[in-house]
Amino acid sequence: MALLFRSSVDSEARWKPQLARLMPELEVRIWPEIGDPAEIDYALVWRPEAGLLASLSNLKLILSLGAGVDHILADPQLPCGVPIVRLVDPYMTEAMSEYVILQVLRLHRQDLDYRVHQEKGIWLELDQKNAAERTVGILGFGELGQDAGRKLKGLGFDVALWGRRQRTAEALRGYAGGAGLPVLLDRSEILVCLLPLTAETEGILNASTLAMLPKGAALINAARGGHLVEEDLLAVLASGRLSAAVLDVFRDEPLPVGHPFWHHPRIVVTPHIAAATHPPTAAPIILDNIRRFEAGQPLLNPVDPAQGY
Ligand code: NDP
Ligand code: OXD
Repeated sequence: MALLFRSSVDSEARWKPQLARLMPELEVRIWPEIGDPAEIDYALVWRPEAGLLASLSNLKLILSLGAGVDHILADPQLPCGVPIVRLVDPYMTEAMSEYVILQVLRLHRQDLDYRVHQEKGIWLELDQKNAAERTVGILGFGELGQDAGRKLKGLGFDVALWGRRQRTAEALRGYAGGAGLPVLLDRSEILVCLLPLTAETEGILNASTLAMLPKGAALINAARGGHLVEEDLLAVLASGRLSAAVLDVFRDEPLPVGHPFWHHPRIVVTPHIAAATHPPTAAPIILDNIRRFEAGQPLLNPVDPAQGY
């Protein structure tokens, strides 16, 4: 049994020992030293080169090194019929919720303003609401959205979520589809994007949707850079319609030197670290799926390529 490991951002040194310890019979081949491509059974990848997966003629299963699979589905030569699974790891889910809570509290408690005041030596008390008086909307009612929603609700925030299908989970308020989106936006003083990037969600954070938020609202995008129309964000910030944005993901990563987001006073930039893949907890989950495949059992977290997530 052979597995190809290819990540454009992660080092194999973090993965190989974990995989070898848990499944010694699995031969791990690190791109580009892959040997005979026909011998590869499994591919564990993050942003594989276009055509790489198609070159593996006996590939049985594609495993994403992340929760998102847009980096795999973007390959125009993606082999059809090879199942794809994504990574759902409670460790990452908790990390994402920590990030979302940190940023929601930062915006809720007007931390950007107090930073500026400190730099200028200004002692000024701003009006402050409690969490129960602050509406937070989460785009995405999935693994990440639900955990963050539950925890924000636990802090007292007035939370609602949005998904494709109508859902209810643990008393989280939910809106769905095209009809539900304007309702969620209209009530979200802080909007958090935790959607997968698909043909339908590409550019969803744009001039028209951002204009539906209450005046002075703030945005957190921890999903994908492709969700945001960057020029539209700059325009709504300039107009004062939006008060701030926290961005963890970008159309071009790393965010290019000189990009206007770097030094924008109302934008917080983090380098795609909201929920990094964690080999000690992720490797057992990944290998569980390989064992399931070998045993002919249902896979965990299968992806529907037609749906895009
Ligand atoms: P899930 O698949 O569990 O959830 C996706 C949610 O998005 C579902 O609720 C789904 O609706 C909803 N959705 C999908 N398409 C649409 C649409 N067209 N309209 C409305 N709702 C839609 O994904 P996760 O929560 O696990 O992850 C979400 C994303 O977070 C990942 O795809 C990835 O891009 C990003 N991410 C970012 C990280 C970072 O470090 N910055 C780390 C990990 C993930 P429904 O419930 O109806 O299916
Ligand atoms: C992911 C990510 O999709 O880290 O897991 O962005």
